[in-house]
Amino acid sequence: SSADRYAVFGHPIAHSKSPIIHTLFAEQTGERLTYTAQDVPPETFETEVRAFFAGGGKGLNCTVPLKELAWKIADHRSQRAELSRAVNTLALRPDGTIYGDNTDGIGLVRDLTVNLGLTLKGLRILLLGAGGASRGVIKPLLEHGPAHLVIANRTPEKAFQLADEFGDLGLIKGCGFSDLGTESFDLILNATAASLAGEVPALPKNILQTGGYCYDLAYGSEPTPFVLWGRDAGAAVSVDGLGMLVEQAAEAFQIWRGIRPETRPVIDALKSREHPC
Ligand code: SKM
Repeated sequence: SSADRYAVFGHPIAHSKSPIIHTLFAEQTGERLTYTAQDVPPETFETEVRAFFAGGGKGLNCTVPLKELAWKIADHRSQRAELSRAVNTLALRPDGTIYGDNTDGIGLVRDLTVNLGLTLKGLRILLLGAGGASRGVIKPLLEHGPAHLVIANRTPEKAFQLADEFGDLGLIKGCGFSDLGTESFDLILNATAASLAGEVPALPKNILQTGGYCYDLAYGSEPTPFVLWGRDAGAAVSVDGLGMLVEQAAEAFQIWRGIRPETRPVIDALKSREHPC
């Protein structure tokens, strides 16, 4: 029989490292599959998803700007997909229905705690941005018992709303970027949509606790502007979301194939591709 087919849909998609990640996972686990990237604009998303599965495709990842549409197209969803109201992983079930999950939040927390070795308990965390990327990571972060979580957004109302929605889960509040400055944080996470266009919110440097951590949920082959900001602000660790990308992929791979690949060798391989010596 031929290899099972998987793909990532996004718009744009050329930058995606998902095909190489899943190809490395398949080699490592001995699973036979192909994984490609396809540029799919929102207008044709539903048609392309149906065509992919009708043509024998087994699973999809969906990235910007398709995650809310992927949520809508799913016939069943995990609890974490419901909470984030976004889906990055679709799987075709044997009965022909589509299952939707969101592996981004668990991917972030695994990268922070397992790969970077951070203890989130007791940390003062600042989350920049109140869009889809933030929504998916709030619950997994709160489950690790931070001292508190502040969500800051250019439009403060969106941050208030998000804080309100997750309010019963712990100490969480929303504010505008301009309200920041009186308090410092141990961990700053950048989940703004503007960062995809290379923009960083204007933050006071002393907002980062000396020796604190900066983490950009976006990834790129160059250090992102936020990663550079963190280094400049004296962060002990300032990294992009490559580790999160590999971890969310491992979780998707497990949903599809029932086997969990090791992430460390794949993260190392991707890093050495970026900085060949
Ligand atoms: O959630 C992930 C998605 O599964 C794949 C991806 C990519 O290929 O760049 C990025 C994230 O949105």
